[in-house]
Amino acid sequence: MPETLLADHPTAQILQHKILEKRARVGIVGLGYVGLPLAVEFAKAGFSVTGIDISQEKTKKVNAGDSYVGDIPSATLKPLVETGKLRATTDFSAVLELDTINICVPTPLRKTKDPDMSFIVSSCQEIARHFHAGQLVILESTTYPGTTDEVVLPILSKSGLEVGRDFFLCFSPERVDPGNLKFQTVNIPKVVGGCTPACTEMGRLLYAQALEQVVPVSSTQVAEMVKLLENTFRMINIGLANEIALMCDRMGINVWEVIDAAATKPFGFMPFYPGPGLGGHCIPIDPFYLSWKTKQAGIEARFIELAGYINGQMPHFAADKVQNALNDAGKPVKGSRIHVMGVAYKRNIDDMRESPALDVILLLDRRGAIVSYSDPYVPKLRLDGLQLDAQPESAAADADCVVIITDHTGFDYRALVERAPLIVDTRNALKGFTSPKIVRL
Ligand code: SAJ
Repeated sequence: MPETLLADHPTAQILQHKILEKRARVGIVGLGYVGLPLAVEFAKAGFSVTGIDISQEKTKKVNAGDSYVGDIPSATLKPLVETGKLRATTDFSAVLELDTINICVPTPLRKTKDPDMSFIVSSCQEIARHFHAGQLVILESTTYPGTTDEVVLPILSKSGLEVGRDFFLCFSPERVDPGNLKFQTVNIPKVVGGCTPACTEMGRLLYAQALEQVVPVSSTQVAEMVKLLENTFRMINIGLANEIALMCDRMGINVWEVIDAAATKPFGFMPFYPGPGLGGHCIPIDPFYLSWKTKQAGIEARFIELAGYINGQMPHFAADKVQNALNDAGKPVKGSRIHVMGVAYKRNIDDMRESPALDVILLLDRRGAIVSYSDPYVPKLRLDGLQLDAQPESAAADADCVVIITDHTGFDYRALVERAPLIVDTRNALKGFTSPKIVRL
C-alpha cells in the first residue's frame, strides 16, 4: 500500500493522520475560479479551510458568504463560512497555522509570449516566510514542466527543511471548466505528482479525502506536462479546424457540413470547429508555456507555433469576410455600420480574456466601420480608445452588416435573420437557416 511510503517518516505520519482524520488545516492561496471551488470542496469534506488572497474585496465577499464564482452558489458558500469551516484572509501569516497549502494563482503570458511567473514566485515567497516542518504544498497553477522543482522547491528549501522528509511538495494541474454543469471540481479526476514518492502519496491522500478520483503520477514534471498536453491538444486541433475552414472557403465547400458529417464517425475522430479566433485564459496561453520551455531544451514546438499562427489569423479572416460581404452588397467598410453579436471569448459566459471579438472590432474600426455590439454578458467594452456600450439585439436592424462572433444561446437568431440586411456567421449559429443574406465562415 502506498501509505507504507510514509510509515518511517515521523513528520509524515503526523501529517498523514491529520489528513485522514480531517484535522489537517487546509490553506488555499488564490481564491479565483479554481481556488474558491477547491476551498469549498475541502470545507464540504469536513476540513477547516483558510483561503488566502491578495484581494481585500474577494476575502470580504468570501467571509460574507457572497460568492463571485459562477460555479459556487452563495447558498453553498454561506453555510460553510457561518459554521466556521471556511474563512478568508489577505494575511499570509495564516500559513503558520496550516498543514496543507494549495497554490491556485494566475500564470499569464507576457506580450513576448514568455511565461509570467510573478504570481507563483510572490505567493511562494510569502508562504516561505511562515513555512515550517510538517507541511504539504501543492502548486495547481498551469505552468511549464520543471516549475515546481526549479522555482517552488528552491524557495521552500531555503528553510533548510528537506523535501519528502520534513515537508512535501507536489504539482496538480487545475482542470476547472467554468460553467460546466456536468464536470465540477469534485468529480474531475485529479492528477498529482510529487518531488518524491512520499510527496506524491501525501498529495494523493489529501485530495482523496475530498474529490472522487485521484490520479497519482511519478513526478511533478509528468503532472505539469499532463495539463499542457491536454490544452495543447485542444489548441492545435482548433488550429486544424481553422485551416480546414480556410481551405473550404477557397474551394467553396461548406466546412460546417464537412465537420458535422465527419463527426458521425463513431471512433478515431473528435470534432473541433473553426471560428473567428482563439480566446480564453487557457487554450491560447498554456501551449506557449510548453513551447517556451522546449525552446530552452533545444526543441522547436513547431505544431504549437504553426497552430498559434493560424488561430491568430482568424480575426483577420473574419474581418475580411465582413468586408467582402459588404463589397458584394456595393458598400465600402468605411462608414458602414457593423453590429457584432457576442463579444465574450466563448458562448454563455462573460469572460473577455483574449476574446477574438476584440481583434475583429479593432480591425473593422481601423478600416473605418462604425461598430456596435450586443452581448447580454458584457455591458461595456473599453478597447484602445473605443468606448462601446452593449446595444439591444434590435440594433442589428439598423446595421449594414451583422457579424456573429460569439454564439450565445440566448440570442434570438430567428429575429436576427428577419431584421438584419446582411449577416456574417463565424460560428454556424444560423445552422438551421437558409437565406442569401447569410454568409458563413
Ligand atoms: N474554440 C474554437 N473551436 C472549438 C473549440 C473552442 O474556436 O472547437 C474557441 C472558443 O470559442 C474559445 C477558445 O477556443 O474562444 C477556447 O475555448 P475552450 O472551449 O477550449 O474553452 P476554455 O478556454 O474555457 O478551455 C477550458 C479548458 N479547461 C481547463 O484548462 C481546465 C479546456 O481544457 C477545456 O477542454 C475547455 O475549457 C472545455 O472543454 O470547455
